[in-house]
Amino acid sequence: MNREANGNIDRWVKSYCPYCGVGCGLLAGLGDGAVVKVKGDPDHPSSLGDLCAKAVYLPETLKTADRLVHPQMRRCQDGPFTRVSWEVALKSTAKKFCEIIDEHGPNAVAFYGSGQLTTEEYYVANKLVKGFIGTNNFDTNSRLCMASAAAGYKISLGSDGPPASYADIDVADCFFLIGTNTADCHPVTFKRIKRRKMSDPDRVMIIAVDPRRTETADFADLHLSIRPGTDIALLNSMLHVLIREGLVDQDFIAEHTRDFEKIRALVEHYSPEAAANICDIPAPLIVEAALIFGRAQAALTLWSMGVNQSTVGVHKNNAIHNLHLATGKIGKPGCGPFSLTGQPNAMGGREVGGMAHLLPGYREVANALHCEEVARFWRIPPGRISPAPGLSALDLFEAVGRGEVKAVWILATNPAASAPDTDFIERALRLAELVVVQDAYHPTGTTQFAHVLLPAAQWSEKEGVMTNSERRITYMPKVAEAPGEALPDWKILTLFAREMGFQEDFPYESSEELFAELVQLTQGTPCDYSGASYERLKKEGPLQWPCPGPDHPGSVRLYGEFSFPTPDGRANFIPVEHQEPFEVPDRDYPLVLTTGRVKNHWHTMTRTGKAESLLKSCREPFLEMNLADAKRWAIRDADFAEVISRRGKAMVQVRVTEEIRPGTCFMPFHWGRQFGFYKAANNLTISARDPVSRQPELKACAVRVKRIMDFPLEDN
Ligand SMILES: Nc1nc2c(c(=O)[nH]1)N[C@H]1C(S)=C(S)[C@@H](COP(=O)(O)OP(=O)(O)OC[C@H]3O[C@@H](n4cnc5c(=O)[nH]c(N)nc54)[C@H](O)[C@@H]3O)O[C@H]1N2
Ligand SMILES: Nc1nc2c(c(=O)[nH]1)N[C@H]1C(S)=C(S)[C@@H](COP(=O)(O)OP(=O)(O)OC[C@H]3O[C@@H](n4cnc5c(=O)[nH]c(N)nc54)[C@H](O)[C@@H]3O)O[C@H]1N2
Ligand code: SF4
Ligand SMILES: [Mo]
Repeated sequence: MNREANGNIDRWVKSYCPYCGVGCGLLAGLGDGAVVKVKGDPDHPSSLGDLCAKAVYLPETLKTADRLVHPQMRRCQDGPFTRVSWEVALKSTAKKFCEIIDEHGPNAVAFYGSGQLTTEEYYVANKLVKGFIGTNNFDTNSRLCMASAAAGYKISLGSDGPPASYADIDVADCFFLIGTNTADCHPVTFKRIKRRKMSDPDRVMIIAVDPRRTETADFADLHLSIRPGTDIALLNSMLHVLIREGLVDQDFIAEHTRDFEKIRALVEHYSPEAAANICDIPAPLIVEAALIFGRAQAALTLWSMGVNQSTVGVHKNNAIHNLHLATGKIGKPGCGPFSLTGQPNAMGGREVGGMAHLLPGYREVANALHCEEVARFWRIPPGRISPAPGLSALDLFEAVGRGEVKAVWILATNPAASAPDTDFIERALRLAELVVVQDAYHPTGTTQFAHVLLPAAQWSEKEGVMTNSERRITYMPKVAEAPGEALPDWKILTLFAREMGFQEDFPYESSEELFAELVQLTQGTPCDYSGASYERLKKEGPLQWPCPGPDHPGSVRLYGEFSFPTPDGRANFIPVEHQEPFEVPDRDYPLVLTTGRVKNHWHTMTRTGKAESLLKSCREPFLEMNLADAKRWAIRDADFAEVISRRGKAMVQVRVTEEIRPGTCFMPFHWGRQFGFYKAANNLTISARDPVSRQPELKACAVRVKRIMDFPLEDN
């Protein structure tokens, strides 16, 4: 385990937090070649020296007994693993991939990656899969996370890319926090919002929209506890009020947008009374929210999974953009729609084309010109990149289940715990002919289904670059040796590419070479960072794209000239209607279950589950349930209950509370089946997804709750 936290630190090295998309700069304290302490980097412009508990306890998660340290293989999923050399592991995997591709074509293999890979790792995987293996089946867990935001930006504004910056927090006077528990999930951003509020408490207003009274909602001036999945009705109604009250910016609308008339006609139907009926909140609160937003000089909308993880996730994003476009609150200091990215490098992934429909530089496989540009750059024949988008995360596992995809390679993500409807994912993984899992730990939920296990170096053991929510690119050095034979992900993929016969095109000996190559592909695109290099990032520190030249200082804000990356430079109003979640409550399953996070755990807990200090703040999953519902089903606080959906069952202790609205219950998803079969929230969730972004509805499914254990009455 890690050494004594104090003392024996030889030096401090600048690094970057491998957890959330806030993207805090860290200082890693090194002693005897290991990271023994972590603190905030005061020079990092995104975090200004701040950090949260998850980062503080990183040292405890690094050299644990369950680190995966050697490649291992087995013939069948029920057999024992045998330790093998890297050469044997990669050669035999390449042989099997070639056999499958020869027999069934390249679309019979697939890769599933993560927003926690470095930009270089994403890039080399993408180049290998889309350019050389010849399938677009490379998708990532961003599909469960930011896919709806990425699609929303593209449709409304013309391109992906959050337009605002953290610096805007310091000058905004309205914060509209919708579907984000910022206090728990983006704590350093939340502290900055709090500081702004405290600096001018009477003027700066915070609105929170969440079915739960989270710590975020608790701090807000106005909390709208809407029924899950009704955000569009609320947003449309706010626009209705803004139009009625003359709080829209007619000049901005006329000069920089299109199709306002369509939206005006649509939101007619969303009077506060009509929306109040749908959202199940009082109509005056909707009016109040609209007036605060409309009268503010500068308003920022921040959102994350309460918006994106929905069968109407893209439309919810469009409705947010509609509000900002109608009021001209975009491209100005303190203004803008500003999605809070989940993972530390989900942004980098989008930039280098880390989803099944994308190519580097926000290009798309369905665009012939884009394919041609990338093919030329990769020196492959035009037409080599398939114009058909590959399979997105859940579609990919469905195809595995149908036997169409025979081999799946999973890296830096743990779908057996994190994907909806665990039964469906497990069935698919059991049916696959070949499952390769590249992770830092074993066992995890997913490594249990592997035929081949590849040990990955993790944070601090490899170098690379990541982009945070505000488009800021930070260089992250290697500061310690990886345990055993673990290798950086980019290296594993490069070696595999060579085994597949692509030696000449994968000559990389360092991640710096990969970075130098990929920045060229961003040239002239909306996410141009051809001005960045390792040398510059090390010397000058983090940079915000667009940064199109070595002398360009980087860009704080997008669309400052109000010119949008659409054919005519105008942003699009997108009329969107309220639609109920895919699965609505009924007599048999009368409650809506929503799932999410707690402050001190990270996803499937392969790391935070190892730090006692974090674990003790929340050891077990739980179900938050409203007092009225608890009474109705005779459940008392601290009772154990079964939570049952059409997909499966979980068993948890109940927290009876008035912090969640009646009719809705909440369970964190951090515990996968490996912690106990019935601890997993994803036993219950549904794989229904947004038709455009293909993002699953992890925030709403129907359940019933039944008490399973009685405690002596005198305790109560
Ligand atoms: N501590 C911690 N921080 C993290 C992570 C972590 O695992 N742990 N993960 C990171 C990642 S990858 C992500 S994506 C982000 C996620 O960050 P958040 O999106 O903030 O986190 P969640 O808890 O998933 O969901 C946020 C809120 O959405 C609410 N919600 C549910 N349904 C609806 C709805 O229909 N409408 C609205 N308006 N709200 C709704 C939930 O009650 C919940 O409070 O966090 C990042 N930061
Ligand atoms: N019910 C429900 N489910 C959800 C969500 C929800 O809100 N509700 N949220 C969804 C969202 S937004 C997200 S982002 C996903 C996250 O879900 P996952 O990506 O599955 O979760 P992690 O635990 O972060 O998985 C990362 C894996 O990579 C490994 N790892 C760490 N560092 C490295 C490295 O450097 N290299 C390699 N190769 N491996 C490494 C870790 O050990 C771990 O196994 O969960 C989704 N699932
Ligand atoms: S706020 Fe996010 S990026 Fe910052 S230290 Fe915490 S987990 Fe890391
Ligand atoms: Mo995420």
